[in-house]
Amino acid sequence: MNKKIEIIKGDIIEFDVDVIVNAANNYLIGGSGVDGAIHFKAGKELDIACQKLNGCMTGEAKITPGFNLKAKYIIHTVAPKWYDTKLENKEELLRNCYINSYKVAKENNLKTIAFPCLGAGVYMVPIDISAKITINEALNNIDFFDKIILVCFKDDDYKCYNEYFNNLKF
Ligand code: AR6
Repeated sequence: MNKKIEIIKGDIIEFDVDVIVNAANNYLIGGSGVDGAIHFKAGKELDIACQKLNGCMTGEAKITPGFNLKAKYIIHTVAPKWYDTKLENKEELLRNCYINSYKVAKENNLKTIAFPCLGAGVYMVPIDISAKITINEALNNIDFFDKIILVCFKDDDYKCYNEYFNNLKF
């Protein structure tokens, strides 16, 4: 098992890391869920910074300072709307959220990073698919990072992530 990857149950806004990742929307306007919590804690300056970014396509990632958060930076990425029956390549789009978030973190030399379960709330990504993609991308990127923290908010999500992780053969 890779000790640099941790699965933790908690609230991502409390994490003192180089960067936390936000499950944002295409307009980068603070919404509900983890996005709402991050915008509330980071403060108005985050809203202003996000307005200057010209939105974010699904699967892409953009960075802002963390403002009033303990985290120095926030990477905003947009998961696919799993409930959208017309949307194809949903798994690829979700994987792109992780690939592009790690890419932006590396470009900014940020070594500790925390993710929520992107898409697994309002956008309805099934938690088993979330666990598979999130954990595999963490393993693909761990070499660069000192710590990758996968933050689960709900008990069932925490259980599912741990089950997937513990069943991997290293
Ligand atoms: N810390 C960690 N995880 C959290 C927190 C928190 N404070 N709060 C919720 N979660 P969601 P999405 C978990 O709905 O599905 C917003 O309105 C939650 O349990 O926040 O990507 C945006 O503006 C779930 O596992 O994001 C978009 O419109 C995960 O975070 C839309 O929701 C993601 O749930 C994005 O939907």
